[in-house]
Amino acid sequence: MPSFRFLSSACNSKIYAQYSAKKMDLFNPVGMRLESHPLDMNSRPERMKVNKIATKPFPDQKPGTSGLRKKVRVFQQPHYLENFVQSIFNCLPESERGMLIVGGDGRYHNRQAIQVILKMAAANGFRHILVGRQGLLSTPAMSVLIRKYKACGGIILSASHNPGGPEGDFGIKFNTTNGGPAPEKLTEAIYQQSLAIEAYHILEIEDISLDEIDSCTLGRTRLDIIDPVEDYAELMSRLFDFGRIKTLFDSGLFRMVFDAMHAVTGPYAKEIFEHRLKAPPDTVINAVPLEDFGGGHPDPNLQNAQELTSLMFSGEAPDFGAASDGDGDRNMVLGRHFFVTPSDSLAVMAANIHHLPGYHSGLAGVARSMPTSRAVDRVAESLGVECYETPTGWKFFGNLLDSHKITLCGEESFGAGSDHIREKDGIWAVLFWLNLIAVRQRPVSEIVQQHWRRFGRHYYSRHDYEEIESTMAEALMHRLAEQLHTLKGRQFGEFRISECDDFSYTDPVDHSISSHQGLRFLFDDGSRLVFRLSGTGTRGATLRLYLERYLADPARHNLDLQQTLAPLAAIADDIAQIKKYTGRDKPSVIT
Ligand code: VG1
Ligand code: CO
Repeated sequence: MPSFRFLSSACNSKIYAQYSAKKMDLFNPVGMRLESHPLDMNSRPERMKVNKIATKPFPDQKPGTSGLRKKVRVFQQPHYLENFVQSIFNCLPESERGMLIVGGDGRYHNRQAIQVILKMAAANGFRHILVGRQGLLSTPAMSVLIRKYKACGGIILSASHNPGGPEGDFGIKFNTTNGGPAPEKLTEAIYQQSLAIEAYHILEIEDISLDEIDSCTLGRTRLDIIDPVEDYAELMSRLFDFGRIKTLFDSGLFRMVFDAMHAVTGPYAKEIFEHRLKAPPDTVINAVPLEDFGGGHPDPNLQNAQELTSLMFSGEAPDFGAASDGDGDRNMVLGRHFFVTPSDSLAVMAANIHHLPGYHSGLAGVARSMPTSRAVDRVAESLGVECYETPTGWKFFGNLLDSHKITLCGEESFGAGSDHIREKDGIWAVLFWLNLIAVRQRPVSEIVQQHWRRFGRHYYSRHDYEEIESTMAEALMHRLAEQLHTLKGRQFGEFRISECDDFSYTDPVDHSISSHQGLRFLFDDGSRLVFRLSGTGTRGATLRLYLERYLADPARHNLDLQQTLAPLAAIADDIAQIKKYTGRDKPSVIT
């Protein structure tokens, strides 16, 4: 626990001096109104009391695949959020507490949590805080801001694609100076802090209004309320050929619908697609972020993005459809009557990236998470670049991106991104496709089918068994892991298991090892089965079964997806006894 020196913390560090000189006009062009601000320390010194609150550890604050996710009710317990936030701060030496950025996806409890975090950040001696107006920031926008303003970190309040509302989920993620999710070493250190915590520090002040762009001071901490969209939109306009994309919309022949699912991308999509790219005003649907996402499940897949999906498969279907998730890092891309699987999307991006002005030098390398289909591997092979296979979760791409080993990376779970930031990026992926369509002048379906003809098709699907009993899920995985050595070489009809293992990853940059990242079974014909347990759920356990089957012959590229994968699903049930252990006769979600 660092000693508490809020009032004596230095404000005149070099970084701060440089930064504040630069920021004054950026965020506060009209000049600060410190004298009149209710939070000005000079006018209301009595309001700036710092409290040290005694607390006791919670045993369950171990971050999962992407931050700490729990039911809202869990986060509403006294001290729960505070303990975790203080644990994060305790991992940052006081001398490094420069700028902190805070924002969230607007879900229920976002507003309350942000107030707590701002007051705690000031009490813990951060010199400068940026917060998105109305407490909003998408995950990719956070990454942009951290990198652009050289912040020491960012706190994102989101449970991503998990539902919101009082009965829904809440979450908190910490991103480091490179703009990416905290690596495992840091999340483990935060967890250890949370197990030993005895007190946290918080300023005793009234809540701060975040409705307008403004600046004030909280004691010695400067706080800027910023436009959550501007810096992000500006970066996008430099990466892609906005002029060319505009010609698509100008022609009046190309129609697009973007479903923001009542989550954080609404304001970003409105600004970028409708205002900057001049798409018609009804292009973005469900554009207003709501605390409960309109009662929906802000997960962009065929099942949850119902409104968009039915439109895209109807007689009225526009040429291009897309959606993003709660915090804006996922994307789903659809053509007219055509769904692009995320794994294929990544492969198409890799094969076409040189067409895009922002990426004209091509690919340094690519990476995919282990369960993601191997479609991108074939592209990498043909381009002669390295393809890295990482564990699930964006944090594993950070080192590869930072060391320029890869330009592009993605996950089967509707995530794609590039070296422009250190998060997956929903709107970026949509812009990538728009730019590609504008360059190639072909519909989405044709671009993908042409890709299959060249590289073969990886039929791919994920079957989730959600909210099953944790002990049973663990037992299934344990039993399967124990059988790995006897399963190798086994024949199941026309399929034979050629390799199987418990996936372990050694980071090529820092050599850290992450083991038990999923059980994988490779078959002679290039098919694959992967089993792992989710690290983002908040109730029971979720078993994810990933199925992949490779067919090179173009005559077999238009088969029914689930039927084509059915023999593999049967083998999966045979070797893992899924029905027996889960008590379910079918998956709860198929993507
Ligand atoms: C899931 C996905 C994973 C993704 C993670 C965070 O994790 O499978 O690919 O990185 O969510 O995405 P898990 O452990 O439940 O399988 V997000 O949009 O929630 O930041
Ligand atoms: Co997300």
